[in-house]
Amino acid sequence: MANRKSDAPAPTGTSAKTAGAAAAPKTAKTGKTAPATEAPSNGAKAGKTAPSAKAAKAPGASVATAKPGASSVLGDGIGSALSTVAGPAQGEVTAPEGATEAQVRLVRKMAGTDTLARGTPSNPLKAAEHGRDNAVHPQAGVPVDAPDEEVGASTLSEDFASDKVGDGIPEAGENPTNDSLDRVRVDSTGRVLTTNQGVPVGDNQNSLKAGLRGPTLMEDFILREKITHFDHERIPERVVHARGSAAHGYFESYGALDDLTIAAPFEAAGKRTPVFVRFSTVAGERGSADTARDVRGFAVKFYTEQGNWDLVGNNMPVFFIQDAMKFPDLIHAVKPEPHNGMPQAASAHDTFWDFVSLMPESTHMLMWVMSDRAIPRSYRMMQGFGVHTFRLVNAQGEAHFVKFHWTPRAGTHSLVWDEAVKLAGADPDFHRRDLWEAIEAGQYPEWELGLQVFTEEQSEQWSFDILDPTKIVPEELVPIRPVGRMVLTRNPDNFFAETEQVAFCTAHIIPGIDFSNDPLLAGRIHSYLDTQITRLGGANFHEIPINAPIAQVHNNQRDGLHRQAIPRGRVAYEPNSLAGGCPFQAGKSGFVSYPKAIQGEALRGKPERFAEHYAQATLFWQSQSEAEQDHIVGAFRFELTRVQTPAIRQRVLAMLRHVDETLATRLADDLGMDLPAPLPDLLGDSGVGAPVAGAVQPPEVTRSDSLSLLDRPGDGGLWGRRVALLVHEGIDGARVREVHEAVLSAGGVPRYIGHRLGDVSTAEGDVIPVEITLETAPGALWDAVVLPEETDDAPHLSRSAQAVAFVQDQYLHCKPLLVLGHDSALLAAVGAPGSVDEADGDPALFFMDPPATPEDGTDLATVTAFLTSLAGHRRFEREMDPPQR
Ligand code: HDE
Repeated sequence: MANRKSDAPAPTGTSAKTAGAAAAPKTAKTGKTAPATEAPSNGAKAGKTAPSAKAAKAPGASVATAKPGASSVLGDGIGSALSTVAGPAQGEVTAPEGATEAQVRLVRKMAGTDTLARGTPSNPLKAAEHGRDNAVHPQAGVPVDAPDEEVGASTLSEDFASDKVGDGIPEAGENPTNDSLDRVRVDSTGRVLTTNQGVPVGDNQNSLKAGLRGPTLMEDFILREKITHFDHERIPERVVHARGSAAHGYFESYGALDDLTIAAPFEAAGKRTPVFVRFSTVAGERGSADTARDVRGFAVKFYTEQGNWDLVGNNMPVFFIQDAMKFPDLIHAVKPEPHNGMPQAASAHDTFWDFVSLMPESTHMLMWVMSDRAIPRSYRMMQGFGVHTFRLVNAQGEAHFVKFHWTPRAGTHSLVWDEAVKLAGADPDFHRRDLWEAIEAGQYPEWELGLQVFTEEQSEQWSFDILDPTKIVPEELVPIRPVGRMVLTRNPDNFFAETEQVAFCTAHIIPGIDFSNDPLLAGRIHSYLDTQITRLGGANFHEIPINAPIAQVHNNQRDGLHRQAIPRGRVAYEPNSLAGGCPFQAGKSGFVSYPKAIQGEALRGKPERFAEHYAQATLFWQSQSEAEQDHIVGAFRFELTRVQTPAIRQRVLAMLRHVDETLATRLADDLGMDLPAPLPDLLGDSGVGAPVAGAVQPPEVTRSDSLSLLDRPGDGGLWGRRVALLVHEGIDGARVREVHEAVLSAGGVPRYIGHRLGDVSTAEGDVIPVEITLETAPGALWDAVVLPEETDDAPHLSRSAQAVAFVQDQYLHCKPLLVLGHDSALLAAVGAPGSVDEADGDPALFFMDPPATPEDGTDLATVTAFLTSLAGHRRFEREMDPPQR
């Protein structure tokens, strides 16, 4: 791939840096001219350029007249230089004999400015502003170097360094406003408390009063500052995706994708690009529970040297609607109903189902949302999708269409609904905690990025339109090409500063990536930028450290609320000659929009192929395992049972008849309803409704195994899955410890659970510390449980309602259970097989062989089988709640 930097035109003119090179050595790091004098005369720190040093290294021939003594005519031009009103009529300004250092510099600045402006006799880009060729191959700007770096300065006092302003001019090639987050991390270790003005606070306990029992005084600026800041701590939450969690990490490319794109992250094998990733739910408010049935946001910010690229996706590859015009309607329908503010974070209510059943294009997405995808076990165990079709553009300007896929290394795993409901109460932060804990424990979550790449010509042959975001491109038509991996390695330091203030925008793309004409995407390109202005309080949200690119920012945008950057110089427009034409446009080495052909009239409408709404919903249904189909029926049943208006239920059933008759019939049965007539088919084959012009072909693919969650079980690792080891007085300590060790070394998180904190004594006479209790960490929180052996003669836990409820959930949720022996009265108490002889046929129920003699070791083969089962997550063969038909 071409080196982008070398694509940019080399600045013309004589640069002060070049001139200075002969006079003074350059520093190794940046090539900046090092100070010529060793002892700064103004008390600046060593290494800084002192004024005198600057004067010594400066100007080349073009400003020679500015040197002291160049003219003996006192006042020759000096008045112009000393005043900010009017300048010399023409010609050179010269400094008088005996002029002070400051005067010389002013004169030199004025002369240099004139020289610089002359370097741009006319606008060099004007001639190339017209015509298609220029539009597709824009010209780069033609910058002119100032003869002296002081020419571009706002003020000649800038190099009076201080701890407040820093070292003056940033090193060439550096932009401190875009530095890493380190510059804004605050560590108060060993520091005294201060006000926001840095004033040390003497007393942080008491407000200032007139006498100990007297009134509080207005003059207590410390109290007032503290309370005022507190009063303004909240910002508006995201209008959708308010609830979320995020982490830092990197994306690592498997190899150069030169054939497809110049996008920076894909430049070379092994290249790492920093990322910040935020996962979220959509409907719930900021404090809602993590495990609600919902789509999950999967937003990735790539900090590339070509600027920030945000891939703002979801954990489902399609969406409810086809046009941005309907987004506010969709969200108003799913959010809590406006009259009573209920329900929170749930689609199980009338307005949602009313809307979607009137929008048949949502059918495909409804199948995904009613599937287990909508209740993931962990953010770490879900796929991510870019949803829309995007474009990749290579150095030759050739474009391919692309769909983005993230596949979790830990496999795709979900909760079961009963578990999700219980978790919402037991731990509303279930997903947030899981992500945080995994990263803190060094179990770095990982995904592979894959691309589906296809051409416009290919896509024109398909039965569906690739601009329609309610459609996938089946993997059978275009396989996924793995191109890199993403690893999340660091939790944020501060939730608000990073996770809350991060601003993802679909408009943030970089050279090598471009949009398609998907009408939903078009609305998003507008929406995200717009919403941040309200949410983050103005147009400068890109300067908030988490949003600031690591690429330098140089433009003529200025001012606005909370501006952080302090631009140097007086030029804030382009074209200019006073700043040598800088910053100048990059031309073809910058972002150039792909010249997609646009034709036709201005219309409000949809292409014909958008009218086919059901084929891929059917594809999804037919590609699910039996257990997954059961869950889909269960989810529709739950949601529609909570709908209060029978007509709405009926309309949903009428819609589902187009997906699959078995699905519709089962559901009608579960809801105690008769099967209604199918909804009118827009394609006209039901005989109702107006047929849409243009025949729609039958689908190319009718079953796609990759649509089942079971198709991506993961790499066999435990990935921090949580294992509860139930302990009680007199337990076989040696064995429970061995299982603990085995779980730990396989990458799981084992914890000892009992009735209350403190130690329990083992049969061997030592103790095991209870780490967490049945009350605080009920069954739904654990991926697997290890039960002590317990017979009817020696019951310990089976008499405890808490323990019974705990194990019952483990059992009903189809999780692996391991008994440290051949009998478990506790299992029997929950109605499960209570002994090794009864357990036949349950693939996730394990009984360890007790040692025949005291010397025999632990039955590690069974422990291994248990851990393998745990990596596979759960076995639906056991499923019985609600009872299967
Ligand atoms: Fe969003 N969406 N969206 N969306 N979306 C927002 O932007 C919007 C859509 C998605 O973690 C908002 O910063 C419109 C599809 C994620 O901060 C807002 C339309 C997909 C996030 C917005 C869509 C998404 C958002 C609210 C239809 C999957 C959270 C706050 C035209 C590909 C990002 C914000 C984060 C957030 C608008 C549809 C994903 C209002 C208008 C399709 C992951 O701008």
